[in-house]
Amino acid sequence: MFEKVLIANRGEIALRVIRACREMGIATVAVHSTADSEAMHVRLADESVCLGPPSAAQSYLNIPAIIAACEITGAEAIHPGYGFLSENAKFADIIKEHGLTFIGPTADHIRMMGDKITAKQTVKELGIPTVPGSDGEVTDTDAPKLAGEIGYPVLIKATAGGGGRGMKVAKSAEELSFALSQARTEAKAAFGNDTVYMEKYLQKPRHIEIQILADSHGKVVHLGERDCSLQRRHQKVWEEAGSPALNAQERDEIGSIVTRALEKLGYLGAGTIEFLYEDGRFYFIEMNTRLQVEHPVSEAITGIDIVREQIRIAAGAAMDFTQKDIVFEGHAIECRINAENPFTFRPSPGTITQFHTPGGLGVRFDSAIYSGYRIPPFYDSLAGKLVVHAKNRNECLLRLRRALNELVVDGIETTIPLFQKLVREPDIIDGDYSIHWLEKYLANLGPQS
Ligand code: MV4
Repeated sequence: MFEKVLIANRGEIALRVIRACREMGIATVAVHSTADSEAMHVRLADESVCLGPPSAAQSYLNIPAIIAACEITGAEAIHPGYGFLSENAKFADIIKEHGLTFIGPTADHIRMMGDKITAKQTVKELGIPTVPGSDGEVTDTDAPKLAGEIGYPVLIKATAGGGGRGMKVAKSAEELSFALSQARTEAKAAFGNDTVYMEKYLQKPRHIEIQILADSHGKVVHLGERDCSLQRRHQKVWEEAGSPALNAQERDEIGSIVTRALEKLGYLGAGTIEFLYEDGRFYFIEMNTRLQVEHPVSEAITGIDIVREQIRIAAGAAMDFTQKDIVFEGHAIECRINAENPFTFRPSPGTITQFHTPGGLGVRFDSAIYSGYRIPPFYDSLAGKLVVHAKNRNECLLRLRRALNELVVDGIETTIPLFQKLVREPDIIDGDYSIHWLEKYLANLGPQS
């Protein structure tokens, strides 16, 4: 096992990794920007190294400074958390070239899944169901005929995209050439690559993703699904496990399709296969080759420490459980507590004046904030994750209401008031929502405070 791990991240996820390391007897190195000298991850780690100025480009994305921090401290492995360098294949390559270990998949698999056309073709060949559409790249010449065959509406997506950027719907043949050129322009500006592909546009799907773990001994397991349909502008707001839309048989079916595929691929580490789910069918959209923000809901229902497994897998250890050992127990919901206006989502950095976390059975609050802490304006606005677990979904909702009432984060605006409303909405209580539900709900609320 590693003796010392460097965490190339900040905030709650840096704490999450430090905690796993400490339980495993692994020493930890925090890295930080000058804006984060007072941050909790710096205080909680055994050692810390300042990387540079506040901007992410000069600190948390500064690869030479991170490698140097490893060399100075003698850290043998790097956990990238999520965001920042977590899906940067070049970073994984450089870490390897320096004789260090990247706690994550191989650079080749990161690269493969980062290109959405390659990802889709690869998983399709491995037996994962995909959205009907172009076989790879679509040209302006082929597009009209293909769209006619697929049937409108169609969606143009950027191969370098993800998270919704460079995505355009064409509802009819008249809209096609404009959608194509808009998608290309956006993709070129955002990613420097204007290659696009075409898919049938699914009108009212849910976003359901499967968490997997794969070790270097050829074993792959799945930890069930997370329903992340409640999003705003491609930012997840509320995630739950299991999905209110799936039964045990559907879970086992898609779970075994995915684990068999990733076994064939020779995938390593934690990963998430994202699907759209509509009318009882799954359609692959993307694979994330990293630990995800919402991993705790899967941990809650399986009892598996995903970060611990990531670290053990990277060190070459075999998972000491099989699919049969994984039993899904109860229901879990995560609410993302952001430092934002709860209805406009405008960022609200500033100083936390009062902070009280909820507790009790089935309640977890992952956060790096504390009373008197000043949230800097330079990074994303996730301030905490409230994760609630109970015997079934109904009790989970009751527990979530109770926990939200205990939670106090004063001095800044947060998304807490939104969740106070959501837990009382009939559609949410019934689990009856698609990927469009939240945006429609917010639009109907109208301008607030
Ligand atoms: C789609 C889709 C409908 N049909 N693909 C958005 C981000 C990217 N990960 C994929 N996305 C979508 N792909 C087809 N063929 C609708 C979306 C989509 C979406 C997906 C998941 C969660 C929220 C979403 C919000 C808007 C659009």
